[in-house]
Amino acid sequence: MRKVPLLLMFLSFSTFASLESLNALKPPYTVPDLPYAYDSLEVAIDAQTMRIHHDKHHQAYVDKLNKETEGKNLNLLTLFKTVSKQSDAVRNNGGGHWNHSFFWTVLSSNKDQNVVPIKLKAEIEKKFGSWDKFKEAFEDAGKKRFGSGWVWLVRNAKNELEITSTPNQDNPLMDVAPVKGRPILGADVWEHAYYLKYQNKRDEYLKNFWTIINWKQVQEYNLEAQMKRGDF
Ligand code: MN3
Repeated sequence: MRKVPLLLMFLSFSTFASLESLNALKPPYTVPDLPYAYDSLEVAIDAQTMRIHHDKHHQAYVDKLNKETEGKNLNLLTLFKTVSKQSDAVRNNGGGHWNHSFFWTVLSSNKDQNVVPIKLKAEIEKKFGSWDKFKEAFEDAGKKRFGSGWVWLVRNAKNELEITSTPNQDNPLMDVAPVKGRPILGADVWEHAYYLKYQNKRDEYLKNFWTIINWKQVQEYNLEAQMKRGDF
């Protein structure tokens, strides 16, 4: 009996510290609250953009996804693994919901969380040659994404970190993704994510993106938790 209220308490937390809980979500879906104030990321993303992005764009994905998945019993991860067999509306809005829920959690204005853990930094430097080369490769993938989409740092099936980019609201968990993996970090490069502050300068948005990353989330809840569970 005690487990039920604890589980409900956990599910009622509006942020997804754990990817497992995000992947397990089933309809009806809801937009999680931001784990910080709209204006707390001003050094990189202005409050109005955050408000419209979260309250309007994310809400719209959720509303459409609920309409499309009413009565279905698929969780998001299963939905992505079979996305080639789903409708475009499920693919776009399912991706939209997952990607944004994930995105809010990898951002933070907390200076302690903005510090890259030594272990992760070392792994990234080993994989990409240097920290600057990693940042350059990530920014490049974002700049080269034509139209709307996302740039990701994933852990791939070979247990390696890899940078990839997806169009629209696709993500690397989907069976249609050219590079599959478990997202560790992601940046939304749709114009709605940056246009009010940066207009056409996506490159400046991506440069400033590094100042608001929640590396604690990236390391502890995204990378390490997945390795412990032995995903892939
Ligand atoms: Mn967006």
